[in-house]
Amino acid sequence: MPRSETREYPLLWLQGGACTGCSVSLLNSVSPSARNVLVDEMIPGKHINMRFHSTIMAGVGDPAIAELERTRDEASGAYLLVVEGSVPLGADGVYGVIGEHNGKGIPMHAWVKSLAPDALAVVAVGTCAAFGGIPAGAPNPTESVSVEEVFSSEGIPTPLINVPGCPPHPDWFVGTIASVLLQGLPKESDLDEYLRPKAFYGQLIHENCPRRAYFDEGKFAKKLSDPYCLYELGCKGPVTHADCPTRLWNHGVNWCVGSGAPCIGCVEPAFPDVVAPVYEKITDEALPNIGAEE
Ligand code: FSX
Ligand code: SF4
Repeated sequence: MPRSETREYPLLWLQGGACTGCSVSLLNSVSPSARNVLVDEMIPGKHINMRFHSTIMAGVGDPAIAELERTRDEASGAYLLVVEGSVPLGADGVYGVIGEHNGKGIPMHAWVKSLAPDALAVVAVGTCAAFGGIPAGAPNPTESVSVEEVFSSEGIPTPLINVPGCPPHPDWFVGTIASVLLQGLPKESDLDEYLRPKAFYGQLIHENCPRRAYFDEGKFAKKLSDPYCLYELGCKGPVTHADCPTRLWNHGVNWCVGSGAPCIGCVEPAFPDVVAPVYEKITDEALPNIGAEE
């Protein structure tokens, strides 16, 4: 019997301006578990080999940092680069550094410029990496930008997939990586205008919300514990694209609206500045088609 071969996909995970919630969300994945993702074959015959992740790796210091460049040089065109968090540009990038060179921190911006061009694909995980998110919120003191902004200012042509959410659902990340392993890079038609996989971000929260009948009947919650539509308490479901109402969170336990909290629009480029304040009704201008026939 021939021995079955497992193909290794090296993966480098950088963390910039962020709260690490994206990593925590992934580590909370139940099915598949984080162990399944990181240790087992992610899909039969294919294994993610996570070579760098500041929070969970055992390695420290120069040998750990050297792994970034070693992977880039030895697996050129074959490794996945995951970026969590914004890329802070202010004060020469001092607000987000990984490792150091001659006693000086190496900015996140330099790592993205160094590692992204030779990657098979880059996944911007979380709204901070995908769109700037909370770190780039006004007045943006760290001058944070998204990965896509770095790509366009530096002319980096590597395929980019945005997996936003603050934090993203673990399935959105795992599903995106599994799809690349199974079917290769996404086609242009698989992603929306913000480079989000349509499989997860293809529908509005409002389209699938179990409280939608109350919205249509004009029955609105006056306080968070009311069972009615949360629109007047600030729900951003009508302008937010994600499958939370059908996928649910925490392995199917519940989701924001299900627990009486309005959707905060965390997967959108408009988060947090435009969709804020959380508990204020969105203006009609933000909802050009609300209630209209499709
Ligand atoms: Fe950002 Fe990740 Fe929000 Fe936090 O680190 S998407 S602040 S939940 O988790 O990047
Ligand atoms: Fe559900 Fe929010 Fe839409 Fe109301 S406004 S139906 S709570 S998504």
